[in-house]
This record gives sequence, structure tokens and C-alpha cells, in this order.
Amino acid sequence: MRRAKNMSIRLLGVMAGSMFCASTALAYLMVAWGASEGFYFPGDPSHGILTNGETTIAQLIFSVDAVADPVDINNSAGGYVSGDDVVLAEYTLTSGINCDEWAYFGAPNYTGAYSAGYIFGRIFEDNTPAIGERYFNGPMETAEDRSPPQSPQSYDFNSGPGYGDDLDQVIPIPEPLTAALYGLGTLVILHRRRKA
Ligand SMILES: [Ca+2]
Repeated sequence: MRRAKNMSIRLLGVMAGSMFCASTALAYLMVAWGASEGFYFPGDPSHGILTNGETTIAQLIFSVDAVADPVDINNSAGGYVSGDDVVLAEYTLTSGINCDEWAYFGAPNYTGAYSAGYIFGRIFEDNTPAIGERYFNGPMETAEDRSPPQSPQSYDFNSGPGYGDDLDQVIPIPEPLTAALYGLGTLVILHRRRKA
């Protein structure tokens, strides 16, 4: 009797264990990312974006929608993304160390939790992004659930075969938030005056 009771306790344990596993099974986003052709300066395909020793930032970004939202220069803590975009991984490139002047590179594979959405790459002109500087967004691709033992999803910043891309986006002047708040304050005062 006692043995049967132990058996049932053990069975309950196994059942609870498998239920726990089922409810916590993670789907994985695994990405091998890099640039197969590199990058050149806007209007000057004769040289790459870095001179020897210069450093810049490449990012792997997740977006729920299929839109690469513009760089927000005020969001340095979040990797300069805006809207629903989230930086998954950053890779610092230094010409002469882990890339050449064209910033042709292969970053370490990214592994994280999967959720439905898109991924894209971004590279900046240098490692201290500023208003008016340039950056490039790679192609937008659907994020894939690549739970092990599958191989990582492959992501290439360069979509055009046989040639690099130029940095075709300009970091915009941020929205004047303080001016907008000031304007809102003025409206409230006017409204109150009208009521009085
Ligand atoms: Ca987005």
C-alpha cells in the first residue's frame, strides 16, 4: 500500500514536471549576423566608412512591425532606437582589428527569446552618433523561431550582391519636447482664461 502511494506521488511529480516544462518551453531567436560586402561613404564609393583605427557600432535590432523607426539621438541608453524597435545586440567594429575600412564583418551569433516580429541591422558612421551624421539600415527580415537543434537564422546587412551599401539615412534633429510641453502649458492657461 505504502509502495503504491509512493508510486503515485512519483507519477504526480513527473506529470507536474512535464507540465512545468511545457509551460516554460522557450522559443529561440538565433541569428548569425554580419555584412558580406561592407559600406562606403555617400556619393563616394572609392573608400569605406572607416579609416584605419576608427571605430563604429553595428546593431541587430528587433521590431514588432516591419518599419525601421528613425534614430533617436536622445535615446543613447537604449541604443538610439525609437518607436517599437529594440536593440538585441551591438558589435563594435574597429578598422584594422575586427574589420577593414569597409566595415565588412561577422558578429558573434545572437541567441535570445523568440517572439513574432522582424529583425534588421543598423550601422553608424562612427561610434559617437550625432545629429546630421549618417547611418544605414539593412533589409527587414521576418524573425524566425530557430529553437535548437536548428542552425541560426542568417542575416546580411548588405542586400545588393557584389557591392557595399552607402550610409543613406541622416540622424534627424530630435522633436523639441520642451517646446511642445511649453506650448501645451500655454494652451492650458488660455483655456483657463477663457473659462474664467
Ligand atoms: Ca518598428
